Amino acid sequence: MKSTSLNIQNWKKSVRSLITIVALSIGILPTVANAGNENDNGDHKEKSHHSGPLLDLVGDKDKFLPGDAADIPRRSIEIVQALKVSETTPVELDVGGSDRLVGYTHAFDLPSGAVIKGATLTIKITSDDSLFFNDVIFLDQGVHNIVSGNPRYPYVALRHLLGFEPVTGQTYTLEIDLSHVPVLNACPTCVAGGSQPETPDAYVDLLSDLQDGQLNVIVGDDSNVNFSKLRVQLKHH
Ligand SMILES: [Ca+2]
Ligand SMILES: [Ca+2]
Ligand SMILES: [Ca+2]
Ligand SMILES: [Ca+2]
Repeated sequence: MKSTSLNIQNWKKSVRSLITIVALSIGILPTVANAGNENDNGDHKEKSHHSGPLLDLVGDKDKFLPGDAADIPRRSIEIVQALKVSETTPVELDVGGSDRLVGYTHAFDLPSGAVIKGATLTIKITSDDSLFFNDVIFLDQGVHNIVSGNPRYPYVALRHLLGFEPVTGQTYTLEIDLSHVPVLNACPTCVAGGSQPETPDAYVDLLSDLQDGQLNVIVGDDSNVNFSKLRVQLKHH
């Protein structure tokens, strides 16, 4: 599976370079590509030029309006499996409700040999459910552990990103510095409908999760996700 998608990526890259060479030689492309801007609305890759960060947007930046094509996110095989075993009905973006998960996959073309200097995951979120306050986010490892039947740790509690428990009906823009992520590795005091612990167990560097060009994300279980944006900053020589 992996090699197939790799081949497709390589093929796409070759076609793209060929188009660029042809376009440049007949003078229809500007020398500086108009890419990497953040105005795009849609579930496709926001391309960056060589000196800017790599950007990937999932969903659309609207007012939580459901039913758009962009509200159906990209989902890796592992995300699909995790949603299947989680015994809740997954929903698309911009969809309210309770006791269900929003799962999606960020993907980007990491140039070979590139070294990641930093990355930020930005998620705009709200909820109409009274149990929004204890919602959490699973990233690569947590998603993997859901699939393999292990306890669902680690995860990130929204309250640790905000500094307070999220309030039903409010909208938040969460910023996660992926080099310094607050995680819970266990929750002995957690009960259904209860709060997450006041402080995280650890702060961890998850930048290596991005080396495969993908980041799996599951938000739950009462959150309505407007959009999610991954920004990856590369080291330059
Ligand atoms: Ca929408
Ligand atoms: Ca909840
Ligand atoms: Ca990954
Ligand atoms: Ca949206």
